[in-house]
Amino acid sequence: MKIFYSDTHRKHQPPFEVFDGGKRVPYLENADRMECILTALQNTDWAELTPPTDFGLKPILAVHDKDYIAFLASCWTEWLILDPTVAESPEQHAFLPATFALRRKSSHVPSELLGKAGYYIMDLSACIVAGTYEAALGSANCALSATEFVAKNQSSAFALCRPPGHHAGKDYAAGYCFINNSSVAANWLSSKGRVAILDIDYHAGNGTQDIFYERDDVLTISIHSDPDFEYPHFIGYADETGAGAGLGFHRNFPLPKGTGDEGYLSALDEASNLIKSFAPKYLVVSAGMDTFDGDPLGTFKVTRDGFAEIGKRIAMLGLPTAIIMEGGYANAALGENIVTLLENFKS
Ligand code: SP5
Ligand code: ZN
Repeated sequence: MKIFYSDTHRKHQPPFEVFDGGKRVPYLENADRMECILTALQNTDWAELTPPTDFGLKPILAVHDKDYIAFLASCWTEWLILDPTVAESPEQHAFLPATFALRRKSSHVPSELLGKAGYYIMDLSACIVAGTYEAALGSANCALSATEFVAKNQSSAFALCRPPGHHAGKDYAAGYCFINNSSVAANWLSSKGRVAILDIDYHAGNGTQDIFYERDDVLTISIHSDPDFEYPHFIGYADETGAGAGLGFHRNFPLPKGTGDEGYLSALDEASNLIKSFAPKYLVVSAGMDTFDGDPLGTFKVTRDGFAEIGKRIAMLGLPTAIIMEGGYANAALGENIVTLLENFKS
């Protein structure tokens, strides 16, 4: 199985993020995650690591706002000019605003850096450092390369993306995500036929939901922890089902704290039935592993056997599938969990 992966992600290593209560903690979405997954993949006899090709900005700008992408590209260097003390110890700093925009009250994008940052960044775990933009582009290229392979070969492939993508919207970064890899890939694929995106990350795929909310050619489904108690809190509820032409083409499955294999699989079966009736040509899976029992960010209790069954049921849809890495922070188990999921998609 083709695994598209680039080392460029290492350039993105924020020293901290800010948790609830203002607690500064080491950045959970760290480069070690990739090492753990790579080791597990290299221990199989079927994983074929391949560097991504560069698709340029066009497929990214087909999903994201150009001024937002320009902000990602330049904010770190602008910050160095604004605050020269950062340059004395850049590795101790992460670029974050302290003021956030309440969306849809004003469409005015402030002209100065911190105002822009509050407009384009949604929370305190989308920290930007010197190499963030380059890493985010590399990650999107992994997703696009996997997707191109899927379209050409009518078979499945895995994009080992870092940073992840599903919390990033058209014009905002959030929850470790800057460019929405799955959405960029699905939008690229959508010119070749109907696409369904199935998001199995523990957190609601708010960015993906926002991006496709008014479209009927891309079905988006997210199975996640109920936003009533979990990040991202303000989106991902069951009554959000799309708008305009997209009405009925988005579905959320919010699940309670402590959900285990059985509860998870019954939501997955419902989601699979929706995908079957939509009859897409391609499937994109936003594959977060933070539903795992023991994930430091999660409350679910999905087991390794659970991931085997999740993979089996998704593979039974019989669609050419691009599997895109999202979250998952129980590093010690992450590699085995991904291998267990992917084993179902070997051709
Ligand atoms: C891709 C992905 O999985 N992003 C998740 C970003 C989650 N950010 C959460 C911030 C709130 C942290 N609450 C910590 C509770 C620990 N028990
Ligand atoms: Zn997540």
